[in-house]
Parts: sequence; C-alpha cells; structure tokens
Amino acid sequence: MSETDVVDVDVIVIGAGFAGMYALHRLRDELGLRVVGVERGTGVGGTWYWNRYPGARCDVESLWYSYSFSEELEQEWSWSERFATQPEILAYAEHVADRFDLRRDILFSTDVRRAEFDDASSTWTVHTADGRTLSARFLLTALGNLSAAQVPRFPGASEFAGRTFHTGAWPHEGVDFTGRRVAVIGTGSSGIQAIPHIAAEAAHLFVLQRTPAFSVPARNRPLAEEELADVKRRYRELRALIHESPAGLPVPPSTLKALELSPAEARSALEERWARGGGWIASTFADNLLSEEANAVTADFVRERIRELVHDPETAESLIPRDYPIGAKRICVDTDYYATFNRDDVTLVDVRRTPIERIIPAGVVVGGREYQVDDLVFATGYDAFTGPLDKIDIIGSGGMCLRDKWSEGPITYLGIATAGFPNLLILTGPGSPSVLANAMPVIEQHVEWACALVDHARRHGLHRVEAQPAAEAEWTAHVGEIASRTILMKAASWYLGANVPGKPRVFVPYAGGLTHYRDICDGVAADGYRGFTLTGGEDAAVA
Ligand code: NA7
Repeated sequence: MSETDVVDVDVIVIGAGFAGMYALHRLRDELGLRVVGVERGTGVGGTWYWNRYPGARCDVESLWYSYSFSEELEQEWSWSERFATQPEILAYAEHVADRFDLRRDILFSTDVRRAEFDDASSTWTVHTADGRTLSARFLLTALGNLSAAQVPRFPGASEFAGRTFHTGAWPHEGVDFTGRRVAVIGTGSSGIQAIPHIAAEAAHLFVLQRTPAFSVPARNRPLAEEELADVKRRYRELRALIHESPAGLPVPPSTLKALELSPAEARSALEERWARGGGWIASTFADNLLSEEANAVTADFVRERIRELVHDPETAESLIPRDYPIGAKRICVDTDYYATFNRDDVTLVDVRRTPIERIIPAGVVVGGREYQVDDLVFATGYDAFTGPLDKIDIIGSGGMCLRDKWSEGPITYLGIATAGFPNLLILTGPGSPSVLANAMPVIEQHVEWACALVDHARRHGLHRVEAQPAAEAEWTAHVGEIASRTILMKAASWYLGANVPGKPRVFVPYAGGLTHYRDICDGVAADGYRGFTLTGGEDAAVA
C-alpha cells in the first residue's frame, strides 16, 4: 500500500497487543468483516513488544495469562516458567499472529495522529503520521492502559552526558551495563524487576526511590511437564473457574476475614501465601481492600519480612512502605529485589525526603549531593488509561475533542463508549476493570462484547451506535462510588492519576470485579444495548 492510499474497511483497530490482535481475529475471521489494524511498533505484542528491560516478566502466572478462545492454541503452546519472561510472552504473541495470519491486515510502524468522526456518513477517518488515510464505520482502540511513558521533567535532563532509558521503550538489542555507574529512578513493578539484573552487571547502582513499594517474592520456577500436561487436560474446568472469578484467576476469592481470626491464625494464613509466592498475599483476606484495620494485618506482615530480608536496618526502614495500605498501589512481584540492597555496590537514595533537584551532565543531584552516573534508567511508569488516547486527536460528533471532553477525568459508559463519539469502542477503557483483574480474561470479555455490538449493528443495519449522556454519567458515578468503598483511594497511585503532575485525581478503573462487570455488560446487551442510542435502517450495510 502506498503512503497516500485511502483504505476503506468496516473496522479499524488501533494497537496490535493482545486486545488488538484478538479483535482483529474475531472481527475478520469469525464475523467476516473487513478490518485493518494499525500499530506503531514493528511487530505485535503491545506491552510485551515495548517492555524489554532486563527482568521483565508478567506478574500473573503464565498458565492463566493466555487466550482461552482457541482450544488448539491452548494445547499447542507450552509455557516454560511459572511467571513468563517478556521474551516468552512476546514469542506467544508472535505465535498467535502467525497462527491466525494476523500480520497481513496490520499496518506496522504506523502512528495514528488523528481520528475524526463524520456525522454525515457516520464513519471514522484515521490519519497516520506517514500520511495515510483510513476510513471505517467503527473504530476500536486497543492502546493498552500502560503504553504512554511518563518521564518526569527534571531540570537539566537534556544536558545529561550519559545514556538514558525508559523501561517501557527499551532498546531491542538490549543494554550492557557492565562496569557502568547507573541510577534507576522509580521503584514500581518495572524498577523492582529490573534493579536486581542491573545491579548484577553495573559497577555501582543507585536506586532513587520516592515511594517504597510492597513487593512479594515471585518464587518463580520452571513448570514441570506433568504440571503442564495436567493443566492442558483440565483447561476447560480451569477457564470456568476464571470465568467465575472477580480477579480473572482460577482460584475462588478468600472467605477469611483478618479481623475475625486470632493473630496466630492470621499469621499462619499469610505465611502460607508468602511461601506460595506471587501477588496472592494481598488477597489472603476478603476484607483486605475494604478495611484499613484488616489491611494493616497483611501490611505489617510484609513489613516484617522486609526487615528480615534487608541486612542494614536503616536501609530496611527506608524500603518499608508506611503511608498507604497494601494493595492500594499495585503490589509488586519480585525475584531478589530486597536482597539486592545487601550488595555493597547498591545504594538506596531516598528522594521523598529530598527530591531530585536536577540532572547534570555527570549525574543526578539530590539534596545538594551529586551522584555521578553513566546511565539513567527511568522506571517512572506511565500516564495510565487516558495517556495513550490523549496522544491522538480524537474528534467526535460536531467537532468535539475527546481530550477536552475528559479534561476533568474520563467519562464513559461501561468503560467502553463515550457520548459524542459514536461508533468508537475503547477496549479495556477507563471505567472498565482493565488493570484490576488478569489482563487476558479482561481483554477477551471486552473484545467479545465490542465485537458482538459491531455485529449487532451490522445485522440490524445500524450506522450509528452512541452512548447516552445519562447512561455514562450514571456509570462514571458508579465507578467512583465503588472505588470510594475501598482502600484503593488511599494511595497516590496511577489508578488515580496521582503520578502525573496536573492530571485530575479520579479513580479510573472499575473496582467492582470482572464477574459483576461482565453480568452488567451482558444485561445491557440483552436489553437491546440499553443506554446506547442506535440509529439506522433495517437494510443498511455496516460500511
Ligand atoms: P509505576 O508503578 O507507576 O512506578 C513508577 C515509579 O517511578 C514509582 O516508584 C514512582 O514513585 C516513581 N516516580 C515517578 N515519578 C517520579 C519522580 N518525579 N521522582 C521520583 N520517582 C518518581 O510504573 P511501573 O512501570 O513500575 O509499573 C507500571 C505497571 O506495569 C505495574 O503496576 C504493572 O501493572 C505493570 P511514586 O510511587 O509515584 O512516588
């Protein structure tokens, strides 16, 4: 296709991560629609394409971090470790792209700059950075919630003489830190995974920590052949459990309540989860997210473990999170994170008490002290949820810009549609469970629901499908109300936009659980898409 071709299809899907790939497959291969995918990377995989930093792994167990829509795919793919590495997950994404022949309908290395809805024709026109124009009746965004890197603006940053990296845009060829003095800024999931690996190579590592994280050991291990075979035999049964789980995991939620147990009973439950490894510890008790007092039982247990793992008491105290409940920020899952601070060549620098003042050519200045480094690694996270959408000029009905509509925070109906932007479906969008449950079942639920809506429009000759203002106002209030009943509001987290200066403090994802959310969405569809205005005649085609 030349750069000036106008492509006219039924659906445009922006993004070729797991959501975009599945949407493309379902729309094209199951519904028979003409679809084009647009992807800024040179390959598929989304998050797993970009996040190639050392130690990058999924914090959901690999056996559950996979598509369930194809039994053949389930049977032919074998995960090698309990928590898969980034290269293995990327290989899985590439395998899916090959297996379902997705690449032929994806424009790679293509950045979408603008998407505009035309009221007269009820179509979207998408303009790409390289001058292409695409048009379609429906536009599906599958941008990922953590794909717009957040790099704080430190004075002097442009004068730094060494190399700089962001974990979410890591060089494909890898980075050799051997013999280098390195500073990592940020101790969220990405920093915590990368730090032990960088420390092992670097001459000296400075970890610049603003907020200590609660991190738990992954206890990663190779998957035994029998274990894999057993799961493959029981996949349907396990997928059914996932379907019934608010978190999208094949384990029923805990019924234990921290405050109803004796201290010894509570401790024993926590010890069992700590030994099991992974993020399970945060869900040991059913009231962990509902009561600060209950939450303190788990938080104090993890604080004690940090004191045991870190030899220097002062460093241990600096690494202990104190000012927010466990789980209010996403819990981190690590391998040897705390032990890394027992190395002589690793220094923890607390940038909460004395923030980073500026960057100089030779390093970083904190509290008047110069830390001389050769490399700076920004593990500073993302402008989550709305950041990826904000990068595109999305212009809806009557010339309204999505960025302007959402200037006080995102307003959506079911986290998938927004009034004034007909025929736009935002996969895993703001106001849907998105990052609060296992991404794969979250993605499958959203893609399947969105595709069913597109199919409904086609079958009924509808040319315009639009969320109603009253429905989105009610839904957005509901999302906030559910979060306000939890401890999730009690941390300055990216769930609330608190990591991006000037961003409205609104709790964005839906905290009511994936199962409940699915029921609501299914109910809306069963009621003829209640809350949507559907326009069109019986005989019109989709595009
Ligand atoms: P996170 O979890 O947002 O972590 C970013 C880290 O960077 C966090 O420790 C921040 O501290 C720190 N940060 C951000 N800005 C600054 C400034 N200006 N100064 C010092 N430190 C700063 O991003 P990740 O990439 O680690 O993880 C994102 C998700 O990906 C993760 O939850 C998983 O779902 C996968 P703060 O806490 O804001 O004080």
